[in-house]
Amino acid sequence: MKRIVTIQDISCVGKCSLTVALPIISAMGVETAILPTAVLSTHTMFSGFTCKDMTDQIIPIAEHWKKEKFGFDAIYTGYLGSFEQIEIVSKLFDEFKTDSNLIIVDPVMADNGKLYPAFDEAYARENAKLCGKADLIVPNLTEASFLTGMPYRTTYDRKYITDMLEALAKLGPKYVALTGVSFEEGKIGVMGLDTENGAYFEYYTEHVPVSYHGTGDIFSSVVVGALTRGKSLPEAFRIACDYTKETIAYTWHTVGAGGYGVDFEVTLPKLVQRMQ
Ligand code: PXL
Repeated sequence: MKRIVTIQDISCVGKCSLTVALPIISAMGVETAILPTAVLSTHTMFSGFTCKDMTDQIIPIAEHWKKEKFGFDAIYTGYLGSFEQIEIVSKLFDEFKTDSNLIIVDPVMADNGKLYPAFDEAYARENAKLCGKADLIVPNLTEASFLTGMPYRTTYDRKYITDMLEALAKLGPKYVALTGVSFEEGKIGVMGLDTENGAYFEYYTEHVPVSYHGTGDIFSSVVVGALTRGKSLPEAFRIACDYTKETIAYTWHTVGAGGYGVDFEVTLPKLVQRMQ
């Protein structure tokens, strides 16, 4: 059985980071080890959240794993709470990288043109360095603009997106994929670049016109699960786009807007079926 480790926070309530990565990647048939970087009462978009920082536990946990000779088919990072955590995770990549495993960095830090409350531009620059060590990065357009210094735009053409992909490739990862790309009213998806052969890939689904927290983490988790199960890069992104869209549509039709996340638990059986 394949085994990955995902390094991000536990937001106890809020359906994001580890509380979606663990169930989704496990359901896809991949053992999912976790390295919690912090325990929060909720994610940081709720006011008054509590936070217990776990930075001082990351190295001791990793050292124990090294002693036990644990290896991982993929290392997947999401929301990292501080500059220092990025530096430590970067060292972990050096420790656990092999010739055949995949490092996947979702540089979670911003959306809709703005950094999340905990972050600043210096953090974004450090995140760009971490992206340079990844095999695959999956930023949204806002994150990509903070990583590259390119302006954030809500209306754009193909050249803007291919320029953004080229700029992301210069950070150093083998594969880059931009999420939330839309060239056509009513369609949204992903456009990516394999920097080794210069090939672009893209895939779009219906755009359900509502936004829920945590869907980026769900999308990245599915990409990680599918790649670890041996799917090709374009196929992994197709599976992730379809599942995320279906889950958003289901939540929209049954619960409506608002709330705090999507009902991925209900659509999970379909994803499991698709992996068989
Ligand atoms: O879904 C991204 C995310 C993960 N973890 C925490 C967050 C956020 C986004 O706001 O605050 C703690």
